[in-house]
Amino acid sequence: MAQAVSCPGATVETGSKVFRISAQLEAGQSLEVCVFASLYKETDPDWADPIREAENARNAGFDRLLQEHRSAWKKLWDQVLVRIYGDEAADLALRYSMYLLLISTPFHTDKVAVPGRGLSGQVYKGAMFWDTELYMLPMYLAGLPQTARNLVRYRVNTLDGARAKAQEYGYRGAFYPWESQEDGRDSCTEYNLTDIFTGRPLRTYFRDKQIHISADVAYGIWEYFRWTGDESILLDGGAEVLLECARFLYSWSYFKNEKNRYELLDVTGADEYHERVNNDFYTNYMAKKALQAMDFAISWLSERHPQALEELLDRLDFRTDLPAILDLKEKLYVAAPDPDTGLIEQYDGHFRMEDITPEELTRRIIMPNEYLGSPVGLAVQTQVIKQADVCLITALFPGDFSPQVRRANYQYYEPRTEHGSSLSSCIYALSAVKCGLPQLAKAYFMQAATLDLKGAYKRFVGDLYIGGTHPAANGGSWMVAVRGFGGLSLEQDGIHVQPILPEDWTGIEYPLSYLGNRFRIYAGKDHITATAAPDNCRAASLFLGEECRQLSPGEQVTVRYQEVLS
Ligand code: IFM
Repeated sequence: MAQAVSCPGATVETGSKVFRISAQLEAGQSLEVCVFASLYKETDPDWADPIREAENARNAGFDRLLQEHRSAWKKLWDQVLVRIYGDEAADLALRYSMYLLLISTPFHTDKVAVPGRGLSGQVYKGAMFWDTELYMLPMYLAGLPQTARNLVRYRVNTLDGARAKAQEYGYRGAFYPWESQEDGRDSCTEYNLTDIFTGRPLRTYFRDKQIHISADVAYGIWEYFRWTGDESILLDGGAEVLLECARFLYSWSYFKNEKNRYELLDVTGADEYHERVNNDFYTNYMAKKALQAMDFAISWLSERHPQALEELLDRLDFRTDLPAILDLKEKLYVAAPDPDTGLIEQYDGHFRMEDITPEELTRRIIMPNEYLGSPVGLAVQTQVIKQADVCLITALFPGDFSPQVRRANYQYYEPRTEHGSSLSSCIYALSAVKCGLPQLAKAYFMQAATLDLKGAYKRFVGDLYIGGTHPAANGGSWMVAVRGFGGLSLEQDGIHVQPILPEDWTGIEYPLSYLGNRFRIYAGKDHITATAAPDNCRAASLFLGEECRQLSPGEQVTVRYQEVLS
């Protein structure tokens, strides 16, 4: 980092740490001081000498830099802007939320991703979480696919760290860090909370047991590939990550003979209040997705790049593992909805826990900020959960569940959620949209989108300050707006737009990037308009409401539709 100062009319003495500025001023006379700072990291691909860059900035001058800054932001907003019509507060909240996410984005490099607390908040030591793949990636995929690629590439670059972590715990393959650093090490500590009653460190298992992180990483790579069609991600290390994550899941799994199925035991799912459980729904479901992604990638490579596949299988010595991993893909246990109630049990035995509301639980709290999760927190023996686990899956993959199952699980889990994580409200918003409940969804959406604007979040757990901005909630709000209300989804047959708007919204407009083509979508109460960018490389089909329409480069198409509340 370096600074340069400009201060016309004064003498500036430059030291290595301080500047001394001396000037004679008449009463009422003002002095303009401009400080130009430059900041580079040694891993930045565009690294330049910071001192020279700060001096270059000073020579360019404030006005020119301001102009460049404005045009850079304009270019960025032109690619990503989402507009909500009919609800100014929602429009502003989403814009601010996106702004926070954008200023935390390392556009220029694939050596880091977006940290869990953005540019602020010390608690996570600048570390990157599953938040990136599950909550943020969708925004980048729609407007900034090159940035999405960088974020996904960060996981390719840190594969060795994930391999080392798997080895450390006695497994094979890639066990990605819970709190990932630049070099792929896990900075999550084993005792990362303090017992507020005794002052003693608490052993938590975020680092050891949230194995879903490897499935999430695989899912992120696969999502990138599905939306962009950029097979170079597979060839440049992405396929290797998919194989190594699958190998890790296999290495963790346990084959239960009498049930003829594999299980994932002793894990912590998305709901962090219940640690070390068996067959957490989110974990098993995502593991299955990751294994399917590996299988698809192998088929894709074997058809199009057989030599690259052969080389990869040999290099990873994967041929002996492959049949067993494919068997795991087929026989991995994923809890089915109860045929009578439609309910999915979050993990083995969850429904046997004490069934109380978060309000009742809160009344049992003795000390403010006491930790509700493991090992002895108040929520552990109850059905109160921290954040969505089953509903995260039904919200992300609504097409895999009947409307009755989606609704039954929303109605069961939502009142039992304490929302102890900033990742919670956006998912209940998305879940509510997917249950055809746009008004309920709107309330949760506003909570998520205004989280940082209002500063209305949990600040302490025990004596640990956990404040800062919340990129996952920022990206999650985008997901609710575009993938929820705006109805954007990528199905097996292609892109679908099937909006469900809250009563007061008259429309929503958003960018879409798909297989290298760009579009803007406007979804109103009774019509959808899609506009293809003039420089698209070819015509593309989109499902707008119930109609499949072809759009040539530069073409605009409008269809009338009827909202279907599932
Ligand atoms: O990744 C999340 C986790 O799910 C809940 N606690 C905070 C983490 C970082 O945002």
